Amino acid sequence: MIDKNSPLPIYSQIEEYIKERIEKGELKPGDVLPPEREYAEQFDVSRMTIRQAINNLVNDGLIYRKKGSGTFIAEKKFEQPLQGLTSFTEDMKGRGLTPSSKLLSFELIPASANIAAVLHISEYTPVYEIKRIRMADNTPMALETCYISANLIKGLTEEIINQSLYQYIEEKLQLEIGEATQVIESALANDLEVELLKINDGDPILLIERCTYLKNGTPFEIVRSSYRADRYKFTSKLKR
Ligand code: 16G
Repeated sequence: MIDKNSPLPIYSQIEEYIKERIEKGELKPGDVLPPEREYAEQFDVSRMTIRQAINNLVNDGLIYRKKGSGTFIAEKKFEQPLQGLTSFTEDMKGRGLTPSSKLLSFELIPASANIAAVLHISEYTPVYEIKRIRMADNTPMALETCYISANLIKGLTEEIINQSLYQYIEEKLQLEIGEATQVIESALANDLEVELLKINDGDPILLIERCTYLKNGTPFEIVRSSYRADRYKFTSKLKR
């Protein structure tokens, strides 16, 4: 399996071997990776070489180390294309997963100067502040805080928020959602994110801030979300 005369370094051949076993499902998410010693014997190479391969796979997020218990196979990351303007509900259904939300709070509050400026409304105009944990097959994926113009998106209730906001806007209110601007940056999870997303201290997250507009150009929502970086990767197609 390992070709010592190949121009490819041995550690990358071992990386490929482990990747293949993960892709074929021979090593499944949550399984423990065989110990370095075992691979070193199997391939007749030094443990240093095995460690290099394992470090690279850890950096790629395919496997992760747990202090004191070993190295494990990670869950596969969701690939989220950045082209389409979709809702969480649509994204999860499209993957054959069951979306759900845990509503943390739902309030009508006066818009701060910042929020008012982005939503093109006057300061103190009422906006809905909605905090939800978004889940796929009951696993927390993201923490989301939305600010929605209450004079534009009328009649929101807890029941609606527990389903799909975008579906309500389009099907019930018959408003057309047009486009959004979005910024993505990385951060380390804070204590609340660690607790609510059921991740570990020091885990990375992806912060997304989105402002969404109706087709007529009126902004209706500002969303700040924290996505689990161990479960998400964003892909885009670039044209020249
Ligand atoms: C997504 C959107 C969010 C939108 C929500 C509606 C991102 C970063 N955020 O989570 O802006 O409010 O979908 O989802 O993609 P819903 O229709 O399922 O309530």
